[in-house]
Amino acid sequence: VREFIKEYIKRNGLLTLSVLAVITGCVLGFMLRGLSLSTQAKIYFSFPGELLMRILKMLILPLITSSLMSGLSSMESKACCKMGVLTVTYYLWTTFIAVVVGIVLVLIIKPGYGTDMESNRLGNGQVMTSADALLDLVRNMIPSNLIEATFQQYKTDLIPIIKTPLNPGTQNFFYLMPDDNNPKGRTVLLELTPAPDIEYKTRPGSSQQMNVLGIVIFSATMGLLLGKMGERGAPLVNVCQCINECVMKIINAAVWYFPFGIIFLVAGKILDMSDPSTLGKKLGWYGVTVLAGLFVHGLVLLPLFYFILTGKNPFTYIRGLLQAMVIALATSSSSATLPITMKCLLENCRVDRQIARFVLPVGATINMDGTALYEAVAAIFIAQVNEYELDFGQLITISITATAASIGAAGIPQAGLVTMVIVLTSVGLPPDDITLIVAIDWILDRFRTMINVLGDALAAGIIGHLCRKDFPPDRAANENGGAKD
Ligand code: DAS
Repeated sequence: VREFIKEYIKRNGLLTLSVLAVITGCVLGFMLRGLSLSTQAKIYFSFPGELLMRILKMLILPLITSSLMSGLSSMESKACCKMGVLTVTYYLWTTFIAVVVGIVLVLIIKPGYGTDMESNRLGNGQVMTSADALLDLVRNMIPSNLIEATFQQYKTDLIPIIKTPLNPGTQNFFYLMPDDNNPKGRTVLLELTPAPDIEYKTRPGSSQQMNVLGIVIFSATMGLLLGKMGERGAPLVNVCQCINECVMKIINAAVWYFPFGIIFLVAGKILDMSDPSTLGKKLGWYGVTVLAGLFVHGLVLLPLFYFILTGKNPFTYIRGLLQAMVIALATSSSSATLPITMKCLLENCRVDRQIARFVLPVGATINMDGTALYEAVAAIFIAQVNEYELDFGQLITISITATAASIGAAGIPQAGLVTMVIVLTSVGLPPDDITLIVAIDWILDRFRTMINVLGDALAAGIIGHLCRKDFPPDRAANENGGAKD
């Protein structure tokens, strides 16, 4: 019995503790809601959860840069090119399929029809066009100042401000604001406030994720160049490999704090959420549509693709990812989950280190199947609430802009809500109708983040299998201490 318990704790101890922590956090959060804690008390209570998020965020940058530079620099260029093309093609294809799944489901379920929700059929005021937003998406992929982009990591810019003259004479703003910029220290999703006298620059999606994408592009380019430099590049490659090893050791040490942080992170979010009873009764059907789409895509289609492309049991592979999926559920941040996803891939799923080091960081920045599906569903739901019939051309526009918007979405909480402005404006919908779906976005975000992480991790298994001839197991095994395909 002692041996069994030891083995169980070794293999499943952290996962069990994390699942229990999410459940405890939910129970604690709902219990404390009745006490109507003060804002200050909520901030103190959520502090251990905030520490968890900061530990994870702290590891993202060194992990991404060291993984990509050390991984790509030690690859043969032919193998690297094949892996790169396969990875990006796979990501774009699965994201587009996720959007199609969402569109089909929302057109079948029709959650927005006959809704009792008052839509904001206010003038659209001055909003940026989707063309501006798409340009912004691309523009931010190449940060003009890499150091600033690196250190701006989480100083997320003010995200879209939509000017909506709520009542003539007093120009009110409706804007979204992330934690860091909010004096109260909490996520303020919506705030209507007398017009500040400064002119904000509306730049949707100009969030740290865009800069991380720039860092991914820079690190991948550096890795490829270092590979070509041969011996001359070796010192920097060794430095990157050492940093990568150190980051993985820090992760192994930090993970035992996670269950404790998860309790307060989840409970703190529940303390903050709006009263469930105030939700429009149709909002529930909207949530069901999103969750059904995420289930179909994440737990049916993606495993099916994995089985077809590798011939292996996808659920054995997914079993090894459960820890990362629980962290994604708790943090609703795929970027923050990246260190744990990397650990699961290398230790549980035995994915080749070279593959994991490239596919994961790229996936965490550009591959968000859950977000793409959600944005397509939300846009069509808002159209239904507005009794606005979308034609086939507009559905195609939504599928393209939802795919593009998910590429630009940040790997931070509720980022998909932000880039959705692009999707809404692309078909002439009032962007401030985002207010219709904000109330339950905090919980849908957790599930779509889970599917984002799952999609990246399954991709690593598929790409690793398809490129296995380029990374022979013996070399992989030697390098990774036993990792196979
Ligand atoms: N929370 C985002 C992520 O981390 C997803 C989203 O907001 O849509 O992947």
